[in-house]
Amino acid sequence: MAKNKISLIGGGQIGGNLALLAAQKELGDVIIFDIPKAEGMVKGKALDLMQLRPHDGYDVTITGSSDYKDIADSDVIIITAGIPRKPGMDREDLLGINLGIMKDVAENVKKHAPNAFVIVISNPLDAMVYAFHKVSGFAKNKVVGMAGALDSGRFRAFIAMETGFSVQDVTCMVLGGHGDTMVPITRLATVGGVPVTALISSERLKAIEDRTRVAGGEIVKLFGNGSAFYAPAQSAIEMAESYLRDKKRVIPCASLCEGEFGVEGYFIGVPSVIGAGGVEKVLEFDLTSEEQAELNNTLEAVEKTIGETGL
Ligand code: TXD
Repeated sequence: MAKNKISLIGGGQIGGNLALLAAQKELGDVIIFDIPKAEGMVKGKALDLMQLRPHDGYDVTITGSSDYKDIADSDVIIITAGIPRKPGMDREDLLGINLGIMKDVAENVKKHAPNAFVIVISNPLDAMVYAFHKVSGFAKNKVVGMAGALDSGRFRAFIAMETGFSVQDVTCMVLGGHGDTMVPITRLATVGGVPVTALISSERLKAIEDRTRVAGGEIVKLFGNGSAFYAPAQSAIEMAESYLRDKKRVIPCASLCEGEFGVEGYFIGVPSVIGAGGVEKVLEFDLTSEEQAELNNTLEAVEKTIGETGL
């Protein structure tokens, strides 16, 4: 059986970790693609990863490239091309530069890998996934943004840190835009099925929600140059694996909503079923009036950023 092919457009901090994680899970052969001035970096990362394989025994190939022909017929494309934030920057400050990059990437992916399932990571995420969809013309089930998986993971981590219980048993979701207006659905968060509201005070839960919203900026500030990359990479690999292995995972993802949750024509973080058909379904459920108001608020932020793309 032919191996899957995963092409990473952008081989920087997240891209390098995507390659390692994809190899460790033997998801398929990996192409790490970057621009010519970064060709040495991605060829070096690929060679280093090829030399890591004997220690753990995974038989996949990892190749660095700056030639788009090498991504031909990829099954999965994961896009991190673009610049990350510096301290003091909002994700939206990246729009000008990263939009131009995303348009170029979208044209090339459309040309070389028209049947791929595309996971967009580049920020500002809600605008970048929208831009990729608009420029590439890919079907809506084949384009998804990675944000909610990361934001929900952060929320889960903070709840586990607060309670001391296993991260394995913390479930929750964060919906909406990938920005400070994101919407943690605390009402449905549980630890082993026990509502977190029975375990953590409302004051502490509010502090955890607030920290989740700004968790990306917290790391950007600590780094001083660049943003988070381990958890973002793992979050996207979770989505890629669900597609390649038809796992039907239900993951908060930036999926195109056409009426779901009252959202029309925008990519926004919603519970999404990911399987061999890509984004197979958006799972709707009744929100409280407060949650709906927060979702409407985050949608306004998304609409504003999308408006600035001119697409
Ligand atoms: O949850 C999320 N979606 C966010 C996304 C989580 C964390 C980081 N987020 C964003 O991902 C971040 O704000 C950036 O926009 C991207 C990538 O972050 P990363 O930390 O990986 O940035 P790097 O290390 O600068 O890597 C970006 C690579 C770099 O190697 C560039 O040479 C390359 O992108 N690049 C390109 N690749 C292909 N094609 C073009 N045109 C191109 N331009 C730059």
